[in-house]
This record gives sequence, structure tokens and C-alpha cells, in this order.
Amino acid sequence: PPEVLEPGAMVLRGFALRQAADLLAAVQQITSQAPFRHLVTPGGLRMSVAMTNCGELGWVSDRSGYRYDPIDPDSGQAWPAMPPLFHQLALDAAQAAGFSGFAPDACLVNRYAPGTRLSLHQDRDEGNYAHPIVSVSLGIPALFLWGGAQRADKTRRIALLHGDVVVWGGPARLRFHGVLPLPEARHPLTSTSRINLTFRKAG
Ligand code: MD5
Ligand code: FE
Repeated sequence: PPEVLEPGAMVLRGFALRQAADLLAAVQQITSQAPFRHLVTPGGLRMSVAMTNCGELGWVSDRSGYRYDPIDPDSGQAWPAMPPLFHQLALDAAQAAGFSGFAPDACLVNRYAPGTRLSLHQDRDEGNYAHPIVSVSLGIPALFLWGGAQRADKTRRIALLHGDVVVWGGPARLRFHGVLPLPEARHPLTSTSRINLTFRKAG
């Protein structure tokens, strides 16, 4: 049964387990075209999470700011297409959480190595906050930080394991959130990494 964190935010434990190996094979295919890279924040800091994208739009950051871009700035080419398996999984997970007809045009692929963290932030670069965000966790488990509407609000820690899917929508869409430093561990499919796929309708 879906675990409701609060209205609009649901954890679907193991929802992507069956497809996990195929998802990771597709990530390898994507990164052969658009390799993982460490983006720089507008403030000039190198992000510890390594990122790439697939789909019509990709999330990028540089000294000029954050944006969704149809072109990979490293290659000058379009991002790799979103595999049908990714699109279907995001659609099915959103549906299971009560959001029908989710049509993501962007999939951010995040790679966490041991010690990598994602500091508390909101996702505010998308055009329409009425669309949910679907997040798929693969590989090493992470502790996710789930906060409130204000940066200073109290946070909860939620363990996200291989195959877990979270849907963030409605009133939960703009919560502050982050990821604690990834522990040293081994996973048969990802070695020492955690991979997170984040599906959005950005355009
Ligand atoms: C991750 N990634 O585990 C997370 C999964 C990111 C990011 O945060 O921005 O790449 S997505 C978690 C998320 C997304 C949108 C809203 C909320 C959480 N939320 O309201 O808590 O790599
Ligand atoms: Fe985020």
C-alpha cells in the first residue's frame, strides 16, 4: 500500500523493482551519449551530485542560473530521448498516487557516490507546479530529508531504497528537501552508487 507522507506525497515501496535492471541498462545507454557531469551553481560551487538528463528538456545549472534546456551544453546536441520504459514507469507511478495523465518531458538522472549529498532546496524551475514530480531510487539506499514550506522548518528522514518510487504533488510539491551524505556500501547493480531518476513536466 502506498505510504502517504502528507497529502500529495506518496512513497511506492518497490514500485520499480521489477524494471530496475532495465532502467540501469538504459541509464548506461544515456550516459554514453550524455556523460554524467558536475554542474556549477550560480554561486560558483561545484555540485557533488553528478548529473545528466534524457527527454525533450534537461535541467542544467551554470554561473548564469538554473534552467531547463533542450540542448546538452557539453555536446551542443539534444539530450538522449526518454526511453519508453522510463515514460511508462513515471506515468504508472503518478497514476498509482492519484495523478492521471502525467506526461514528463524531462528526466534528470542524479548519481551519488559515497559522501555525496544534496543540500536542502525546493524544485522551482518548472513552468507549472500543478504537475507532480516522480522520483525513482536505484542502488545504495539513501536518507532523504523532507522538510516544510520554509527552509527552517523541521525535517523528517525517510529511507529510500532500491526500487522505491516517490510521487510529490499537490501541496507537497514545493517542500524543502535534500539527501544526506551517501554511506559507503555495495549494491550488485550499481556498485557503490545511488542513481535517482527524477521525472518532470518542465515545459
Ligand atoms: C534525489 N532529487 O533523491 C532527489 C529526488 C533533485 C532532487 O531533489 O532536485 O534533483 S526528487 C525529490 C523531490 C522533488 C520534488 C519535490 C520534492 C522532492 N519535495 O517536495 O519534497 O536525487
Ligand atoms: Fe529537488
